[in-house]
Amino acid sequence: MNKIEHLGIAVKSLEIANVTYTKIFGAPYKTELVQSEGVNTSFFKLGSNKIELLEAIKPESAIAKFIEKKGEGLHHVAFEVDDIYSEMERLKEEGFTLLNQVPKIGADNKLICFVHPKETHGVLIELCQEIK
Ligand code: CMX
Repeated sequence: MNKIEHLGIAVKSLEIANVTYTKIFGAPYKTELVQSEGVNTSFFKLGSNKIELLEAIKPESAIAKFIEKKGEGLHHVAFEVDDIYSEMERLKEEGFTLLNQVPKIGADNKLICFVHPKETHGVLIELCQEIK
């Protein structure tokens, strides 16, 4: 794993949260709808780090369930990897439960995989690899 690539924050309204975070970081550099994950997202840059805001677009979305249970807040920590396939294999061998068995296409041109938060002391970890 190389570094923290981004932090994901679950929000009720992307429109409202964009206004808040624009005051802190400046305007988002992109917004992107990810139908497969049921989310609308926006991304802010801080040097080589990023903040992703996530709003649910349907009730079955992981973000809708998260907000219902825990309220708005930090949803996941994403780590950049060079080879997501070998990192997934390595973590599986270490006994972690991967929430998807093959990498999914996520926001911001990434292949992604999540690790169950129950096995990582309550933090949802995302692996992400840039799609070349
Ligand atoms: N961080 C920490 N804990 C979390 C969590 C999160 N983001 N989401 C859920 N949990 C907790 C739940 O509160 C629950 O805890 P308790 O047992 O103490 O109540 C536990 O994890 C397991 O919950 P569950 O009922 O088994 O599962 P959920 O239906 O809540 O789903 C999860 C949780 C992580 C398996 C599911 O959200 C998932 O598969 N996530 C991966 C995909 C995803 O998050 N997509 C959205 C982001 C997409 C993007 O970044 O583009």
